[in-house]
Amino acid sequence: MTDDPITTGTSRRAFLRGTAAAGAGLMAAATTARAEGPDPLITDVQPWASEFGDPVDAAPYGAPIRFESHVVRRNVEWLTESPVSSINFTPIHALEGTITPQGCAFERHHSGAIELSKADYRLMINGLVETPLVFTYEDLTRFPRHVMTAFCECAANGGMEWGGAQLEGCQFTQGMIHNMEYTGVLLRDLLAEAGVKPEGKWVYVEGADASSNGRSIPLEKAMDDVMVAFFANGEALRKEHGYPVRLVVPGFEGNMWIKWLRRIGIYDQAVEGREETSKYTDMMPDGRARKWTWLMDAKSVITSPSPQAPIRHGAGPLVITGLAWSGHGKVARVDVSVDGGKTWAPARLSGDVKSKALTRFHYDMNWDGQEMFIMSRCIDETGYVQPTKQALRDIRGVNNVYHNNSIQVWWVHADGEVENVEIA
Ligand SMILES: Nc1nc2c(c(=O)[nH]1)N[C@H]1C(S)=C(S)[C@@H](COP(=O)(O)O)O[C@H]1N2
Ligand SMILES: [Mo]
Repeated sequence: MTDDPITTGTSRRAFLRGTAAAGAGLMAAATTARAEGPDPLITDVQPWASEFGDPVDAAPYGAPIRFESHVVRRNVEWLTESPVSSINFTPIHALEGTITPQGCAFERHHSGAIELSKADYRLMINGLVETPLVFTYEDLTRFPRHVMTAFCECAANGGMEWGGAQLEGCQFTQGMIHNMEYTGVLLRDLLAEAGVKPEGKWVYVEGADASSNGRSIPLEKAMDDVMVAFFANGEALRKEHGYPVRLVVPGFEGNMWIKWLRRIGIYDQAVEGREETSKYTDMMPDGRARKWTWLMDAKSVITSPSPQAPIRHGAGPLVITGLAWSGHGKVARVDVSVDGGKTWAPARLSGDVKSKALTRFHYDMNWDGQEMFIMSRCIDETGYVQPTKQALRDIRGVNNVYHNNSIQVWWVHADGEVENVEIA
């Protein structure tokens, strides 16, 4: 199951063979990367070198080149009854680094994505405050601005996998997540402007869409790092992510990240919105429920190789890569196992490790071409270790939907194809 056109059309393999031998040094010895006779991609003048390319104004706002058209959000049609109250998945198997482009970042709407202009935008703060306030979009831009990167993970991410390995691809098993660099103002600065009364303990937030998606956030969190954001990855939020203003609640489950934010109400207790929800609780096997499980525990997944990103180059040097994150802070370490969990070795954490944001890891190995069971486990700065699926089931049972942060196992076959499996 793959949708990557890398081996179709051009003779990219031949190109790699022809060039890699020269500079690869250490690696070259173990690969098949060496010249095998004349390669027209090296010896012949190609069409793209014989004529002009596109003029600068061909696309005032650019889209990915057509060769990357498979890197898109996808949904699982049987999952929800209606596409306006539904979810789709980030193609994490095909992305690198840590930032999720808005155009392929998963979407979750309870009543569809609405079109709300900056001119029509209003944000009200009321409830237990000294001065109830209404802000226009312009008003918000006059508060001190901050920049932060944070992951947003739906609490249902991995939910379909509780009972057993089900979906072929990390896009579907772990793709209800995105990670963006936001610019906006701190919620605490807006709350200070209104003046929270001493009785105020909970911050109720709701959106302008029909569902409103009303949720309550503890005041301590609201006064800590919650952002009222209007830019993501350097540009205005996209409509589907809450244009013109959304809430960013680092480390907390996605459903509290209110899009098209319209009201902030201060109360002495937690209240919920129009959309009746049990999102704050997870059912336990004995019928009791875990309450207030909004903090996202440490998790990781190998994004490549994975079912949608099989190994195409045969034995030899292999780069295993993936993502790790924790709602409790920074990722401290990621271990990788290629023998089904018998032995583990630390992966490299590439780039900056940011708190409550995605961290990229790489694990460089020499693959002998035999089948292997590969998995990753995240350890965060609190010392918490990502559990196996069985360990999680032992505690929470199988009737769960939310907060499956267990270890993902991929079965890599000798031909390079990869399958979603569980091992006992
Ligand atoms: N107003 C509003 N905010 C919302 C929702 C919604 O339906 N309406 N869905 C929530 C849920 S459940 C999630 S997981 C995140 C998803 O954000 P995204 O669509 O940017 O991925 O938005 C949250 N904020
Ligand atoms: Mo969600």
